[in-house]
Amino acid sequence: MADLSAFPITSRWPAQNPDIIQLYSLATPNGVKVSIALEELGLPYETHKIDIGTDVQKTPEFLSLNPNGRIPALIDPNGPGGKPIGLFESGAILVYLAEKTGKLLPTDPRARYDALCWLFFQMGGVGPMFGQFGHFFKYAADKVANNPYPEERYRNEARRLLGVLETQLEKTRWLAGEDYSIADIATFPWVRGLDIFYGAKDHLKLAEFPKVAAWVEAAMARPASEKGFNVPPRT
Ligand SMILES: N[C@@H](CCC(=O)N[C@@H](CS)C(=O)NCC(=O)O)C(=O)O
Repeated sequence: MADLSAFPITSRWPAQNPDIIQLYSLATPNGVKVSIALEELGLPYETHKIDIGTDVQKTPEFLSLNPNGRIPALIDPNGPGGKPIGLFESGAILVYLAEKTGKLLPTDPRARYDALCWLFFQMGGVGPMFGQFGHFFKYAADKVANNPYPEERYRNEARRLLGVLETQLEKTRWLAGEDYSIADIATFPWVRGLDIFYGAKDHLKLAEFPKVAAWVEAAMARPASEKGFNVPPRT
């Protein structure tokens, strides 16, 4: 049985089965990236629900795994050299899982860099900008009721980014070409979230991005997506 006692997070969230991947997450657009990838890859894992509304992600035990105090984070008991490894930042976790299994990231160098470009486009653009949009449009709308600027700024940027995705998806089936990859997994939950989490479908005029809509639908049609989207269960 793997010994995870070197990871203080396991004292607060004990592993039932320390021989499988331990996922610390919540069913948010960043969290579900990892559960969707784990489901796609068929890797066994145990989920620990991190209720970020209670700031439990800022406790010393959680910070010991992710100094940035955010979900998702993960421990793989069977990391490089057969030793446990802890990881944070969803993009790094996705690359790790893809490289561990040899799936969801092309091995051909050019195709691999294409996929990494789109993955980092999500990490640096789509995630932070859509997140700020959601903040000002929905969660902090009352705080900016007299100032349209923040919502306008992030709405325009979100729509610009959707336009970049639309242009790419006019040319390719998936973001990085013919094969489904971690770039798609990183991105489509955020686009879906504009509607299902923020209720901004009409406000953002999402109908103007039909290729994006078809791509989200195709990604969601994969059995792993439906499962991964509800990890940990939203109850
Ligand atoms: N760049 C990070 C972003 C993670 C992130 O922002 N997670 C949010 C939930 S979607 C969170 O944990 N928020 C809690 C907080 O900020 O304290 C990643 O991709 O892993």
